[in-house]
Amino acid sequence: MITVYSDDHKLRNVRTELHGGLLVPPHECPERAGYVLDRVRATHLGDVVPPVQHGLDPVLRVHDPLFVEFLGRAWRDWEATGSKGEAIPDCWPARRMTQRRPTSIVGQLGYYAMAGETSIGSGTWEAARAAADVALTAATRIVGGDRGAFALCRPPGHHAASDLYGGYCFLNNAAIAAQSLRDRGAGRVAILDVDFHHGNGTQDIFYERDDVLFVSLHGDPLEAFPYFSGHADETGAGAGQGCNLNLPLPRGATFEAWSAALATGNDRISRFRPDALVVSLGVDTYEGDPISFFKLRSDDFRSYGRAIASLGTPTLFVLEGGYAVADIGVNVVNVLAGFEGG
Ligand code: Q9C
Ligand code: ZN
Repeated sequence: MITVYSDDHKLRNVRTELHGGLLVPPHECPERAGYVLDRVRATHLGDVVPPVQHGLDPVLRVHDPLFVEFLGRAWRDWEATGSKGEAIPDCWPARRMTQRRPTSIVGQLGYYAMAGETSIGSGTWEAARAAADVALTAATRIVGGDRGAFALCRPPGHHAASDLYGGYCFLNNAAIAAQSLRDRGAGRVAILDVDFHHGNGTQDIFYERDDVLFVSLHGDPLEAFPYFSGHADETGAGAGQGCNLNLPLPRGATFEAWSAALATGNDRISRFRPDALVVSLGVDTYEGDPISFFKLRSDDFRSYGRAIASLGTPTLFVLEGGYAVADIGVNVVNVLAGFEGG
């Protein structure tokens, strides 16, 4: 399958992540994409092509215009305050407080952030835009009849909702691609989120819709980020009732439990009869991941790639998390190779 990739991801290169009470070098770093690209090339997965610029229209099909406008100027506005560090929120619209949007950039960071670990820096917006273009360009291959395509993008996207950023995410690349597939003729699109963390942003974007099914396997939110989304009883609302399936798993889950949950998810996807499948491909389920608690081994990724292929649906893979940086290339490409029958 082809891989879509842009060097512009390197424009997101912040120095800080709020972690364990410290500002540390981010887990979601540029080296991640480098390892994946190296492995794509070393295994001859297929051609690597640059993205086509799509402009903001397909982004605005999923995201709130004022949120997009905020992302575009957040770094400049923050710099103008004279702050010494990168832009991070420190105050949120918590229970019983107003949800009115402040005019101050500091207030707006809290208004739009769903988590506080994710710093905004100088090239964050440009990299996020490029990542959306990577996903959209890979989606074009699916529209054109390819059986599989890989969007090698960062920053990741699945924690970003219509008007929320955080969890290392700004624009929801998978959701933008799924909506674009709908807009380009797919009647029903399924999204399978195999990242360790619940895809709260993707769930939220499609929660009331019956044309996009969301299925997610993830660490139980009682114990894992994003904590406030991802329980099994979140099943969709309105027309979307029954079109959201959360499969939370406990600490220490091995491939045995994980693949049983995948079989449940695959079964739901089959019954939905999607015209296209988008996989939010995070490999932070790996046993060596520094911030997660599942126990998948590198061979397991190949095995579940085959299971995804068995759905027989044209499939767009969109890179999400995975922070065992030196192993991310092997794990991601194992999924893709398994999908291709390897
Ligand atoms: N300080 C994705 O995998 N929590 N995002 C940080 C360590 C946020 C993960 C915990 C984890 C977000 C796309
Ligand atoms: Zn994750």
